[in-house]
Amino acid sequence: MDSNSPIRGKFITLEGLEGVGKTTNRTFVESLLNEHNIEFVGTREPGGTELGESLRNLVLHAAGQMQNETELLLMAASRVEHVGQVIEPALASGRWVLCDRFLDASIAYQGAGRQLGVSRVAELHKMMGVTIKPDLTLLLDMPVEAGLARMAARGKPDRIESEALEFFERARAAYLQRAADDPDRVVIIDASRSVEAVQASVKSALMPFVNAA
Ligand code: T5A
Repeated sequence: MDSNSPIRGKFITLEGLEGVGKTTNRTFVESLLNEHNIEFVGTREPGGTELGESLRNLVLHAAGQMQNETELLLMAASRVEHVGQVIEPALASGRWVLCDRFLDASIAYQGAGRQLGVSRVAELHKMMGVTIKPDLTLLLDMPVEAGLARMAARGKPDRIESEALEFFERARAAYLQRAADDPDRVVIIDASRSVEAVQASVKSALMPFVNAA
């Protein structure tokens, strides 16, 4: 890297099942980054680009049947665009990226939930050149039923939200396995507590990165 290149930004992701409070905590992290004058891009998956948002609409709200493999390919296509158009350029320019879901979500939902296979999902992404890894992943975790109850208050579920309890139990187990396999990156946060308690944990996971910036 030449001496004039900006220091690469940090890549932070928020993960977890439905109803765990990703949006609530994304807003909180954004305010912390603003307080510390850290320039960042806040984004989400599926989505985050014009094409990605169209793919999101398709994958979450398509009428009629969809093969599990198609669902995975649409998630991966959205991610390829997102990494190429948004995430990599932002990090290279020194800005941080705060992303609501990333590859861990496909591992959990398509790999485990849809039972397409965790290693198959990982391989597909490698083949597509998606090799970037978050610096920090905040995994908001709580019992599936409690999360689904929070979500139910929000109104009509989308295609994936309408899945059976076992689907989400498999996805949760895969998320927890990701955390066990990569403890330096993935911090498990007990999301069943009050908003304030959850935010205190989010803050302590994030501050070492902020203080080092
Ligand atoms: N998907 C995504 C895949 O299958 N594969 C993939 O690769 C990817 C990237 C869209 C869907 O796509 C799937 C997963 C999803 O099914 P999404 O838009 O991230 O992904 O969907 P949601 O999980 O619905 O995400 P949200 O961020 O909209 O919802 P959250 O996480 O439920 O967050 P939030 O903050 O809206 O909280 C839900 C409710 O709980 C309350 C909030 O006020 C809100 O009402 N709440 C709390 N209540 C009590 N105590 C707390 N601590 C609370 N925190 C929040």
